[in-house]
Amino acid sequence: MKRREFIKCIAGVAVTAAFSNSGCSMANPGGNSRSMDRPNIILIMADDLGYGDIGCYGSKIISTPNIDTLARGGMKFTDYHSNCPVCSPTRAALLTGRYQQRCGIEGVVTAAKHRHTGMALEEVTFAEVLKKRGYVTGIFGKWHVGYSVEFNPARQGFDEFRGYVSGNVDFHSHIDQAGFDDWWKNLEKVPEEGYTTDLITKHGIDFIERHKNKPFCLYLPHEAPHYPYQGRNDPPERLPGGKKGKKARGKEIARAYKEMVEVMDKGIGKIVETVKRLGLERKTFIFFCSDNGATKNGSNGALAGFKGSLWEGGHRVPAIAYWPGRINPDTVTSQTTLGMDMFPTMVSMAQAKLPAGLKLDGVDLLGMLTEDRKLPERTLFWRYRKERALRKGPWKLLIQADNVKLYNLDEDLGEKKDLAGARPEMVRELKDELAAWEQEVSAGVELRA
Ligand SMILES: [Ca+2]
Repeated sequence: MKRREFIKCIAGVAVTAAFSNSGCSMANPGGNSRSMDRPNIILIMADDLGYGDIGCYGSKIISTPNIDTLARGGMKFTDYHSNCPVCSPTRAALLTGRYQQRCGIEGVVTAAKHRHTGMALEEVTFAEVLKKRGYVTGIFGKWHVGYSVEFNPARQGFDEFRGYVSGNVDFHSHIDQAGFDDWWKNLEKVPEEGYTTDLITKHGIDFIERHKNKPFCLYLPHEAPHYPYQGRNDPPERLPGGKKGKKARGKEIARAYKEMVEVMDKGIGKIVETVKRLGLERKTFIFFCSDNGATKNGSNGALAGFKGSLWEGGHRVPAIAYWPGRINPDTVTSQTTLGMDMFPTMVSMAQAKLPAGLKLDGVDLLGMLTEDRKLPERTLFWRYRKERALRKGPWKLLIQADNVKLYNLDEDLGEKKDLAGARPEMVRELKDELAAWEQEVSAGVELRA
């Protein structure tokens, strides 16, 4: 069945076998309250935050005590990846639990060129599935999988939305790259005064307080540290009527970048504080990640490459899971995981059901998070512009235009020693696997961005 023909209905059919191996283990863990059975979910995603940009991943420049506290109290991922090295495709995969190629969101949905396209409404999002399961759903921050109101989060399962639909807004004036006001309240543009990061935090806290008595799913896609590089007290860069304000340059960028991450970190601290104050700490699963690697203005630690490339620095990013009483504190996992795994994981935690016929590409991480179970062996794929990458165990195949490379990431995380010449048979085998995947995910898909 073609995705376009898929009727958006959340019929009651058990979670598909593809990720049920640990999903069904989420039995009642002895609690007798309904909310213990079904945790609240808070999904926080930074924008363009690199593998070396926060304290618990080795940054000596940027101070992130609140995110570091989550890592100490929960599980830190060393091999978590965004589905793409740029924003929109990563978000499409996160929202749908499937490779973004299946919904045709393979590139950035830009304010200038893609005003009338976006992720098809027929795509099923985690918000829709959780809403059907009785969750209140909210998104505060960046959407970026559809610019026109037709593709608004309110049409994809979110009860509440405050934020912007483009790739970035001025942190103060909320004007997008194409010069339009871009600050929404559900289906309408409703301006709001304030620094973007602070507004995202404020709405997140308000949402938790208002919905503390029912299960909720809060998605907080932050703007930091994506450009424009602006701290709380910096002037707007984009002014009404297309006028230009002051733009950060040189050392100002580094100063603003640090502040942007640190303000986000403080906001995350306030979100966690709210959860604790309301007595929801053990009933709430919190996940933090980035949507792609850092640009040259940030740090990807020891990894090669930057945002936009399929070197590890483009898509291996920080991720932390926190859920006191269920996830052991101070744990580190080196299992390979992707953004698209979050959908099945949330479905499993919520004991929700998927619509009939919907098969996700992600796998349920619940058993890994709570019982340190091993994930099933799988091959993972990335495709962006002229680059392709494949991951199988420690092996990574990287194709950039006609240039084919092979790395063993266990021994060579920085991708310095190309083994393609030494292992031609493996290269052939992995290339075949990649070709089969490309054919499978792209069959009958209309490219939307
Ligand atoms: Ca991004």
